[in-house]
Amino acid sequence: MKKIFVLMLAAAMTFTACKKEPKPTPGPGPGPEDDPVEEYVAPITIDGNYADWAKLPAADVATATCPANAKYKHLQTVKVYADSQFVYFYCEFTPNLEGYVTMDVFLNADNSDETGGYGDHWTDPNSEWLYEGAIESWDAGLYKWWGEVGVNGWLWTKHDAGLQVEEHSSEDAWGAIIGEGNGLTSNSEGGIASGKAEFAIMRAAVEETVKFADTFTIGFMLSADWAEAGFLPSADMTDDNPNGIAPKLVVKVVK
Ligand SMILES: [Ca+2]
Ligand SMILES: [Ca+2]
Repeated sequence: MKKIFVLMLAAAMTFTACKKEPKPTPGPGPGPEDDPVEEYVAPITIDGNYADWAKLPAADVATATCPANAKYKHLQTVKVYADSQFVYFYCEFTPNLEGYVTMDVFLNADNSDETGGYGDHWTDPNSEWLYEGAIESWDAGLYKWWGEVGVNGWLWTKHDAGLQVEEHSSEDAWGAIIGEGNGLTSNSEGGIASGKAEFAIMRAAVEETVKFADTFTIGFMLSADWAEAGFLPSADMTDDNPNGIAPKLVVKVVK
């Protein structure tokens, strides 16, 4: 459905490298207004080396793993770390998946059931935002929930009279609020072959649009040629829960 765009990692990473110099200190000693401006030190570098994840305090990392009797098993692990600047995540999935492999990230950014929907893969239909992109570049597009609050279905593109527009195209960025290839997100290369990848969502790129609460919830869906290959969090399939759905992952923003 969509073209794979050239990785625009540089845009996101330039942001992290932005350095603010402390003010010079006049007079005999620093006053409160002269405190150095705190520099943002990226806790995760999007480089395909995952050792930085092991250095994070375990309590600050939200993790979901695929249960033994999940409906789909290609997405095995997701870890999330969020701070005031970025939402970082790391995934493990089946290496060398065939087809056009995409990662969808569903966000209940405002941590409110009063906005959003999409309970198709999770028990909490409150996601108001979706980032979607090819996993190998993951310069994702941003989609808004257009359905009624709390309902299910693929209502991520603008619809008229309650009906989803039938035919989107690259002309309207496939119905995205901000289309793929605009540097909203970044990832590490080589994920398809290795089955491991790390990603970052740059909050500053959408700060007027996507409002993050101090605690938010997030869900991940891996697809190959638009067929589901895995979603996390998920639960074991049972008679009462035939699709093995679970609540989205709770993430606390590290201050
Ligand atoms: Ca890294
Ligand atoms: Ca919400």
